Formats: sequence, C-alpha cells, structure tokens
Amino acid sequence: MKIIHTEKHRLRASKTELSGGVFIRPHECPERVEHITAELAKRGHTDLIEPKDFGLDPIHRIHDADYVSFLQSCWTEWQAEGFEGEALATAWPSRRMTREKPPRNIDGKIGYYCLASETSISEGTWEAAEAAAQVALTGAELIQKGDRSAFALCRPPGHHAAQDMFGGYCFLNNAGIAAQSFRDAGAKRVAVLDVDFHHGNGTQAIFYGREDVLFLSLHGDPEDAFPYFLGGADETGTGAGEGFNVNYPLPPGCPYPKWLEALNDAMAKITSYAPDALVVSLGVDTFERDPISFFKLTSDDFTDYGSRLASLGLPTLFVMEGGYAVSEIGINTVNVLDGFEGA
Ligand code: OKP
Ligand code: ZN
Repeated sequence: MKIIHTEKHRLRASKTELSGGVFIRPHECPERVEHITAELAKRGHTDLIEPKDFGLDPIHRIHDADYVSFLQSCWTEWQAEGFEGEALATAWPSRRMTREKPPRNIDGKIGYYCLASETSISEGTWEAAEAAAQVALTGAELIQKGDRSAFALCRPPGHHAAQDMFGGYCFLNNAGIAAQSFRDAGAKRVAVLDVDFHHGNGTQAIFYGREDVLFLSLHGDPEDAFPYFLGGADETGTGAGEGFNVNYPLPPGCPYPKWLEALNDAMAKITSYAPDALVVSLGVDTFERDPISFFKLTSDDFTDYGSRLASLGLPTLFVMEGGYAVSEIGINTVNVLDGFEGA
C-alpha cells in the first residue's frame, strides 16, 4: 500500500506537555514518525509519497472558519502578548460560565478553543497540522481513484480535535476530514473505526448527528482514561445519527482477547452498514508498554488485528493517531499494515 508522508510534521515540535503538575518532554514528538519510517524502510515499504495540496476547503468542511483562523494566528498573537513560553490554556468556559464566545484576548481565546491543557501551541503547529490534514486527504484520494488501501502517516494526530476544539495533542481531525472527502467524492456511507487507546471524542462530535458516517471506537473507559468526558457506551448518536455512533469502553488491564471481542462486534456492525470506504484511526497506544495507556496488546496482536481488518474487504484508509512507546511504535504500526496486506 502507498504511504503518504511529509517532513513537515517536524514543524510540530513543542517543548512542553503539562503532565502530573510538571512540564515534561512531550510524548507526541517528531521521533514517533522517524521510528515508523525507519521500520517501513526496514521491511521494504518503499512506496512513500508526498501529500498533494487540497487547500483549506476540505478542512473547512469539518472545522469552523473561526477555529481555523485561531489556529493560524494563535502563535503570533501569543507572542505579541509578550508571553515567554508556549501557548497554553488556563481558563475555559466551564459550567455556568455562560459567556460562551471567543474573547478578543489570546489568553482567553485559547481557553475557548481548548479541551485539555496538556497540549501547547508552539511555532509551526498550524503548518504541521495543516500538512497532516493534506496527508490524510491524499490517502483518501488514492483510494477514491482505486487503491485498495493507503496509510496516511499523519502527525500531529487528530481524533480529539472537534469542529472548534484542540487538545489531547490534536488540532485538525485528519480522519474526519478524510471521511468527509470520501462523501464529497461520491461515497454513500463511510465508516470510521477508531482503535487508538483513547476515545475519539472529536470524531464522535463531528459525526454525532449524521447517518452517513458510522463512528465506532474501542478505548479506555472514560471513567478511568482521557478524555474522561465522552466515550460512554450509552452515546449512540442523535437525531438522524441515532444508532450510528458505537463506543466500546474497556477496563484497565484489558488483554487482547477481550479487546478482540469488541473489535469483532464493531466489524460485524461495519459489515451490516456496508460502507463504501473504511477509515481506521490507527493509534498503537493500546500496546502493553505504552507509557500513558492501560491495555495489554503485544506486538503480535497488531499483526493479528491488521489481518482481521482486511477480511472486511473494504477500501481502507489508515490514518495515524497515537502511540507513545516510541522505540516500538514503528514495529507495532507496520505490524498492522503488514497484517492487513498479508491477509
Ligand atoms: C492522544 B491520542 C498523560 C496525559 C495525557 C492526553 C492524552 C492524549 C492522547 N499524563 N493526556 O489519543 O493518542
Ligand atoms: Zn491515544
């Protein structure tokens, strides 16, 4: 399968992540992609291509124009304020704060658009996020033109980003933008299967009221895991979208057989939905040694579920999301792709 990749991901290189009350070196770092491209090369995947430029229109199909403008100008506005560090939110329109609109001040504006404060906006963040969306769109176009599968090596990831919110290391919802591009290219129905450890709250929010995009997510139970405030099994969609959102919250320590039960159920639902294309939000933070997650998948399990996904027989776009066991991220990611292709 073709792999879409750009060095522009390096423009997202934040210095800090707020974690446990201290600033740490970010888990979501450029080395993640370096390990994946190294492993791809090692296993003979030489089909790496650069993204095309589809401009901002397909991004605006998913994200609000004011939010996109905010991402574009945040770093400049933050610097103009004279702040020394990276841009971090400290105040939000929380419950009973009813003035729910972006204020003029950048410190207030960043809080308005932020869903979690671990994620800083740094110089180059917009440029990298925009390039990652183009990576996803290029992968979608390859499939629209007849490829059976493609791997969009997106970084930064996207599944926590909603129409007008960033956080959880995400800025633009790459998988959502790709799913919408399938619809706009004529696909009647699209399924998005999110196998990242974390719930894809952004993707869920984007498609919650729609029946033309089925969203399914396997993730750490929000009682125990980020993003905490979405991802319950009782969230099934709204209005026309009722029944087209499926969550599988899973407990701490979840071993592969239990995870696989959820995957099998999700795959059966995808089959009966009969989509024209499948987008897989591929996070490999379900790995047993992931530093911020609590599932227990082994490297071999990634190969196994990759081959199972192929049995769906659908045009499949893999979109990179999380995975923070950096030295093993390449092995686990390429195992999914090789499992898929070997099936
Ligand atoms: C992004 B993706 C670590 C807390 C981290 C944010 C996690 C974002 C995960 N102390 N909270 O879904 O892989
Ligand atoms: Zn994740």
